[in-house]
Amino acid sequence: MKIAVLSDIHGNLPALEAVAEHLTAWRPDHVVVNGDTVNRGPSSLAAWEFVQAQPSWQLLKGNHEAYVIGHGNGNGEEQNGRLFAINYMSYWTYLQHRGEVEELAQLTDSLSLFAPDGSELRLRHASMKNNRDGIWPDSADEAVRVQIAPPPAVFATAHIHWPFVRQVDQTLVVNSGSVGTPADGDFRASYAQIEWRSGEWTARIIRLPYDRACTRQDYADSGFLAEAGPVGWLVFHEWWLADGVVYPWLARYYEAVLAGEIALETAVTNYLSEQGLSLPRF
Ligand SMILES: [Mn+2]
Repeated sequence: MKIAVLSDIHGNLPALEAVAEHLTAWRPDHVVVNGDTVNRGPSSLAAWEFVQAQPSWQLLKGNHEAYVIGHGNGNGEEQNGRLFAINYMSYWTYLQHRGEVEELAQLTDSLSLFAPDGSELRLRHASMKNNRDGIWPDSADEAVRVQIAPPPAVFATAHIHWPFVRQVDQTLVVNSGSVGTPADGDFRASYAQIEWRSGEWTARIIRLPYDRACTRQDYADSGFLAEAGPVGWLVFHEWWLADGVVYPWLARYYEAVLAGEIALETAVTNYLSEQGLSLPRF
């Protein structure tokens, strides 16, 4: 039994197409998209339509689906204020989906597949606790035990955009990384191949080059850079550098922006210039 796990596509269509083409050759029995197909990228709607059009693929919900769905709850108050400005990118994505988020809302959080011996491969976007509780390659075993309990034979996680395979007690913990926006310094799309063969579970990470120039152009042509707000500029650089940019910025400026001590756009442009980063010209 061969299972391909894709995650964190984040609206990057060229990266998704490269992975899909690779799957055509590998011929898995199951393909699971483990959350965050949308948001944080230029082509969320196209990525969502692409995965939906694959009849055998199984789709799970990530925290970014939850953010986009949240805008469909008709809460007018959230459309004002500093917090909304910080989170505006997910509203831009909601608009790209023309507010049609019912199918995103119907996605489930968890999926289990079973080997012939009854052993379980369990897939969740982050951990058993919630869809933002990331499991890291260097998370302490004691922490991971809580995050995956009750322990399956294989636990497939995602969310942190950092692929790895590690053993924790009797569980193979597999992070499929990110198709669209890896953060481990390697630009290439990442997905996981998990296999049940000769009575054993194994897993490996596959990295694939794709047309980065096309994705870069999509950030401009989709309107993302012009319309998704200043946090979108950080997200663009995170994608371009394959390195963390948003969280270091949040750690430094989130509270100050929320308190009105500095304007959001100023906080972002200051940070980018301090890092020697500037938005590309198209
Ligand atoms: Mn996520």
